[in-house]
Amino acid sequence: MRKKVFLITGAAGEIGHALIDSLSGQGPNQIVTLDLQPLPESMNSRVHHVVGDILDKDLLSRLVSEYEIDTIFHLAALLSTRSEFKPEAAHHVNVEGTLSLLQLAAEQSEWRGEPVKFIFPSSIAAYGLPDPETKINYAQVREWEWNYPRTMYGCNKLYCEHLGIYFSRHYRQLAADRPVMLDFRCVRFPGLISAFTVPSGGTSDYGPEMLHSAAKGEAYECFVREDVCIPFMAMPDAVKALLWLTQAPRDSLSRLVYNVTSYSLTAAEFRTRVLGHFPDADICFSPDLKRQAIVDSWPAGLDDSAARRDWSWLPEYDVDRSFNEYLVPNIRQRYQK
Ligand code: AKB
Repeated sequence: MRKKVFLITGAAGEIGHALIDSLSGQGPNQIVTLDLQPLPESMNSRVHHVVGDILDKDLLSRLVSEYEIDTIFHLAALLSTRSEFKPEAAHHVNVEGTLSLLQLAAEQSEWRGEPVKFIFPSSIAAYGLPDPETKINYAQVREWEWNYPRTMYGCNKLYCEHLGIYFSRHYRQLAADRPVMLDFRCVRFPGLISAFTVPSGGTSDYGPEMLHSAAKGEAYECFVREDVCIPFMAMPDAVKALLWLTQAPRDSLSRLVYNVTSYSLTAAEFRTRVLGHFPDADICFSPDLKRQAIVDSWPAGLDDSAARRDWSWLPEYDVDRSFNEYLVPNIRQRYQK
């Protein structure tokens, strides 16, 4: 008999690390992880890690022949800044990679007669606000508003949300028999901040970069204006959102794509918070107008009332708790000499 497993793609990334930590203590399912990069040694005893490419169809077939995949956390993606330098490569990984995994999940659902859960992290990059007035007027954007992304990454995320909904509701709709369809669920995340990993390739990275640089005693030039405001979330809450959405009863979900958020900060407020803990930090503002324009198109806040209502979503870390109890103590410890 094949073993029932959770499959995590992009497991070597920021969310992957935190998700492995949370999942490895839970339930009977084993964890199979897939990434182009190896995992840190300390994680290898908790998962079966495969170094490989989500676009490698032979590799995916081998995984399916060995394991019964029960739930997929599809985290692999090129983030927003990196995707702007290589838009076609981003499309390849972000869209074609997702399509391959949706096909795998669809076949597995049919084969075992039970839906495979497909958990997909989307992003505030799926939104695109046209100008500062609109950003002020739509202070808490709802899921269906302003879905006009400005970046390749945002376009990829938005389209993959639709692909997931299609595979979940309408896949092979003209076939004689209705297939057992996969169970797609998605959260749109704000900028995520981890105490244990430093992000790379994103455009919300200025927040975590400011904090990690301060803890390392390095000067930091913030690449956005002081007044720019976007929502953020501490990594434990991001993992909690993925797990709570995974566990929610299917019939309690009134939508398949949910905003989740925690707190919004301007870059200046972020700096003030960092200085409160690291008074000697050397942080200045030197906006890169092109990256700035991307962040300007992202909402200042998200309306996550649907997630709160349908699956009792509630962040545990507000801004104070985030900095005082999670980020600062762990980051200090990480860089302590
Ligand atoms: C990025 O900046 O690309 C990501 C995101 C907001 O999804 N952190």
